[in-house]
Amino acid sequence: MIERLEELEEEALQQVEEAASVKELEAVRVKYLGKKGPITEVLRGMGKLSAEERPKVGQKANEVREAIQARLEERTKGLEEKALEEKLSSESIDVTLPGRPIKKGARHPLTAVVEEVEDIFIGMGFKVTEGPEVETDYYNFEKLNLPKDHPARDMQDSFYITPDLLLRTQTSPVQARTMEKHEGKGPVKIVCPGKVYRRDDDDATHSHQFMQIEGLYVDKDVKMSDLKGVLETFVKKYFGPDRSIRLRPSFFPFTEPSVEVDVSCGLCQGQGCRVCKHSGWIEVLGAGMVHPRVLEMSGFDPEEYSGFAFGMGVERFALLRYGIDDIRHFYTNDLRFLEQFKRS
Ligand code: 2NL
Repeated sequence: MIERLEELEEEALQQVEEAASVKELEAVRVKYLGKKGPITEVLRGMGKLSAEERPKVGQKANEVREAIQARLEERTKGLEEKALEEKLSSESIDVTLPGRPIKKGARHPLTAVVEEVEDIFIGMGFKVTEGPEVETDYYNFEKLNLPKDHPARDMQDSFYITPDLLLRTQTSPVQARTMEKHEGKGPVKIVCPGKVYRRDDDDATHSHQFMQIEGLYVDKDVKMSDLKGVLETFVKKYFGPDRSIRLRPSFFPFTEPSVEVDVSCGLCQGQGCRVCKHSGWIEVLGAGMVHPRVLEMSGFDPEEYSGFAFGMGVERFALLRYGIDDIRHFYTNDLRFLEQFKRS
């Protein structure tokens, strides 16, 4: 039996050496040291031995088991370390390799203009306020002194969703909603940027979807001179300190008096050229003193409060800033156009 055990030891140790993985080692362990293995078998048969032989065989069996066990553990540890090393070296990162460049996008030119205009007005104490693009007829028209029979409310000119819901044609409803929230107490000093919609055939200067920024300042003693000062400051900040403004009388249903605001041409310094159509002036804004009825409808007492408002088309400001000749470039998403606005 001793001999049989020695044979088993040699056989098992050889298989331990030959095993190429932790899994194979485990199989060897089960085969030789498991409950159904040959060593257990030998121990079971010890009952038939003499009292003299029994402890010797028992001791030998334990020695063999321990020897196999020890070698198994050594080999398992070795194989595990080797596997870990291989994993680490195959997964290692060469930190000296140059990085892969990250594809950079660009701000849309209209977004850039909106943000720049916002910043200028924030600098004069205005807050930026936004609101829904789907509006009720009431907020889009009625509250702005455009009564039911007003020609601007023609179904042909706006995108109506239901008889009472439409895509807003201006951002003024945001201002009406904000005034209402103030419950008759000033000041309200906001700029409202956003997309607006009008039913128009798209061409170089028209788009059925475009962007507007409107401004509103309502408080006690707001005067026309305040409007002029704010707009002059804005124009000089946006176009440059050498530019000036001029106001011409105009008409909007929501302001009285109303004005059209021109900026002096930057290309010809007022001499007349292609950009200003030989007038020396470029029209950039509409504005006026908020109509008393508009103040009243949004909860402000026109005897106590007054205000000015203005509106500008963002595309026009972007066309002038970047020297672009067709508004459709802003909406066709041609990357060759958009990539030119990347900041380095
Ligand atoms: C233009 C002209 C304008 C306003 C917008 C306004 C808003 C309220 C009350 C009074 Cl809540 N007015 N907005 C006033 C004058 C002109 O826009 O040419 N926009 C592109």
